[in-house]
Amino acid sequence: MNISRTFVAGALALAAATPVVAQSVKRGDLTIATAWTRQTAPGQANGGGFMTITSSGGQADRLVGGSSPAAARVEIHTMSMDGGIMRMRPLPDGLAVPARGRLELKPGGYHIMLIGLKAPLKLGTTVPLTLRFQRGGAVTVQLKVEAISHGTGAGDVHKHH
Ligand SMILES: [Cu+2]
Repeated sequence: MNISRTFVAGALALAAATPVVAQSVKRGDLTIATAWTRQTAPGQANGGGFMTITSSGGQADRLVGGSSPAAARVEIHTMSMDGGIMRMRPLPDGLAVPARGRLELKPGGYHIMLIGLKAPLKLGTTVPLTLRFQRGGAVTVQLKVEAISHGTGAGDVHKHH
């Protein structure tokens, strides 16, 4: 499980420490920080979306879906080992955002899947993504398009240079 509880103050400090280009969106109890995706090759059908979702609310919320003008549809995926092979599968019921906790979407774990990309995702651009939360409603973030190697280093999930 990639859900971990943390103090909101810590998450806010992390968001404040990232460069201006890193997107952080606050809507109600929810803060979505460091939203990014990877550049894709021409013809590549799908792309991933990664971010940290923090809740300062006393009640749990749930990420239940999303949409993007860049893709035919948006799914919430999990990744797990299946007979030695990494497989992803959609989570039709979405993912919980714990009360005063954090939901982490990152390579190799939970992620957003942009299915049916309408054009390749270009390095240095941003991709709008609207997330749908059970309690918090719709929140639009901008995924920063990073290099293919981004986020693959050990423990390097949130480093932006
Ligand atoms: Cu996926």
